[in-house]
Amino acid sequence: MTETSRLLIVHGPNLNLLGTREPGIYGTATLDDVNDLCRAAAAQRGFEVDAVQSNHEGDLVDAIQAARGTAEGIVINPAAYTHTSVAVADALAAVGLPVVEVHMSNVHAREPFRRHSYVSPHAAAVIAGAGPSGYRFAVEHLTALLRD
Ligand code: DHK
Repeated sequence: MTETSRLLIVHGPNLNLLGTREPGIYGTATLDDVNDLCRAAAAQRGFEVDAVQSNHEGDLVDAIQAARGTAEGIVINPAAYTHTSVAVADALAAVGLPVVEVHMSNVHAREPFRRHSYVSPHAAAVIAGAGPSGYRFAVEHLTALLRD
C-alpha cells in the first residue's frame, strides 16, 4: 500500500438519480447512501474514498486520468457508458490501476445490449445484480487485491 491509501469511486450517467430512478431496477438507495457505504467499507480496511459522478463521458475520462497519483484503485459503475465508451475503457487501461466494475442491476438479465461491456476487459472483477451491496463487495475485493 502506498502512503495515499485512497480509492476512487466513479459513477456514470444517471446514477445521480439513484433512489428515484426506476426503483424496481435500481432500488431506493441514493448515491449518497452508496458513497457512505463505500466509505464505511473502505475505512474498515484503512482506505479513504474519493467519489465522482458525472453524466458526461469526458468528465469521467478526466476523473480516471486524475486518479493516477491520487488513488490506488478504482471502483467504477460506468452505467450506460459501460456499453458504449471506448474512451472510458481506454482511460482505465491508460492509468493501469486495479479496477472493479459494478452494476446495481443484473445486466445479463436485461436487454441484450447491456450484456457487452467495454470496461470488463480492464477489470479485475465484475459485480452485477447485488444492488448497493455490490459496491461494498467491490471495495472489499479491491482493498484485498491491494494488500495482497
Ligand atoms: C446502470 C445503468 O445506468 C445502465 O445504463 C447499465 C447500470 C446498468 C447498473 O445496473 O448499475 O446498463
